[in-house]
Amino acid sequence: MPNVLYDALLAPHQGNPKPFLYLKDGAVVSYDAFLKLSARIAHVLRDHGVKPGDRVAVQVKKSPQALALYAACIQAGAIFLPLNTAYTPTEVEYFVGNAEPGLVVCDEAAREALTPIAKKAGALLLTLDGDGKGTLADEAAARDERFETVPRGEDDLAAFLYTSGTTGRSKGAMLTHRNLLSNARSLVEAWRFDENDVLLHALPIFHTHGLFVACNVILLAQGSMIFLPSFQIDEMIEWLPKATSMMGVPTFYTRLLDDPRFTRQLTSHMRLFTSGSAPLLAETHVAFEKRTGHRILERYGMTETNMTTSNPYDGERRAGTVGFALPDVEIRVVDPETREIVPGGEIGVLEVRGPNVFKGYWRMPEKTREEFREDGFFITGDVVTIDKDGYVQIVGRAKDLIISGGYNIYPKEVELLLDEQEGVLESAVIGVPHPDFGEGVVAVVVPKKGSTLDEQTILDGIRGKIARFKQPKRIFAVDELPRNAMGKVQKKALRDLFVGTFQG
Ligand code: MLC
Ligand code: AMP
Repeated sequence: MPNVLYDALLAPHQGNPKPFLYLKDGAVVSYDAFLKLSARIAHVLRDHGVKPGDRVAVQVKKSPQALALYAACIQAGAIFLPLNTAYTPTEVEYFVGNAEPGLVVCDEAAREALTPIAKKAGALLLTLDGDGKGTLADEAAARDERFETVPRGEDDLAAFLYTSGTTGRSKGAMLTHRNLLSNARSLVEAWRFDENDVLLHALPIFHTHGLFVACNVILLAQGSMIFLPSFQIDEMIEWLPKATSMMGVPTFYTRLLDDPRFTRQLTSHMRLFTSGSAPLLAETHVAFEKRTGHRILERYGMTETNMTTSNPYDGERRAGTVGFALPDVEIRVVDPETREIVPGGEIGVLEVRGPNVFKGYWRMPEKTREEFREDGFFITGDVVTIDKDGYVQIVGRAKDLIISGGYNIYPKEVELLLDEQEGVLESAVIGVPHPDFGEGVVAVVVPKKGSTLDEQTILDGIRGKIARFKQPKRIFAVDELPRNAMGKVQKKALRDLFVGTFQG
């Protein structure tokens, strides 16, 4: 029996000396070397008892070895579970407790904090640092560079990616081999990736965008990547001349436009710029074209669905829209109350069906049922309209979600923590326009009678409990929260009130 993802993405590169990764320090990792590295790591997994279907939880910095660990999980039939490096040990404890991995891999700096957490879950812990060193690497070095690939079918799980929910509890989205491969195939075709492509890769590899959209597409197209540890403007400017294409979140584009070195000449050789994970302002799209002559290709997706829509490669890339459904993806726009499909041009919630849509939430059958219609459509919670030419435009969110610099923040999770702080009666967390991150997190807090609000004390109280990017950048006190007749906090009114927080 074949291994669906390994056979398509990795096996064809066996023995291929072609560069796969260009690194910041000038080193190059060939496809062949990458495959050998991942095979060695696959041996380590198996030798430690990681069986097909077991989870491998990974919170490590971006490196070729970290990407090889993903490849090793595919080859060994394990389920890759990447975690944002910004998550605190308290957050990681939840994921590890929920997913029950056989193995946890973390940075040496996190070893002490995560050892008891791994132990409690019955998992082994190995380390891997940003420079590729650690106990995992040491063990891998002594292993064979060939590994007999474990068979995996289309419906077998390849990865879990945790996404938060409106209740504040994270859910493990289960992604199958078919989900990932079908989407990679669609994107290679839609965006015309081939073996001549060199993708400038500065995204993190613990999310759909940087891992599946970017890496799977390049592996399938047999291209190469300039694999930078993170987005640093000087490195982007330095490496752009060697790239053919780039994928980014909107913050990448606003930061590039803010730099006078980012010129038409610097980008004249580029084939493609894509944007996603958060709304790209139409004004950024227009300013980008004015500066470079390129029109950014905006697409739309979700952890649960991979990529769903894309602007066309050849036709008009329309600013402020996310284009059309990918060829194998069905979409419809539905009235959230009546569940009827809305007439063309009207606003409703987007629903999606296709081989790209995940299998469900790990051990949460009820949550899974709630978010799927009986006919298999997944309810995205994104509020959209489709214009007369068929372009999908995202006009809002039916879910209470903030997207900051491409990272999702669920207000409920932050509110629960703020409400525990001394002197806080209740809180509401909102996203308001932010010049760098698109949306910035603001907390509006009602102090208890007799208490006064001290912004710093509250921030100190939540530090270490949730990732830094989720923490409010400002906290304001109000006497009471605006509520509607049903008693529900009116977040829109709060957003209007604090809209100027980060402006000017
Ligand atoms: C960092 N910080 C953020 C932040 N990133 N705050 C809010 N939102 C963010 N996204 C905070 C840090 O905690 C720190 O706070 C300060 O900003 C500087 O940290 P940094 O590490 O220097 O940040 P920087 O390198 O500037 O990172 C910004 C960024 C990064 C935009 C480059 O966040 C990024 O790479 N985002 C991409 C996210 C992504 O890949 N999303 C895809 C999801 S998949 P302090 O106070 O300590 O200084 C998905 C599906 C789909 O959504 O459709 O693609
Ligand atoms: P995540 O759960 O991290 O996968 O985030 C998915 C969410 O990001 C979607 O439900 C959308 O709300 C948002 N998103 C992704 N791409 C875009 C885009 N191009 N424009 C607007 N929102 C987007």
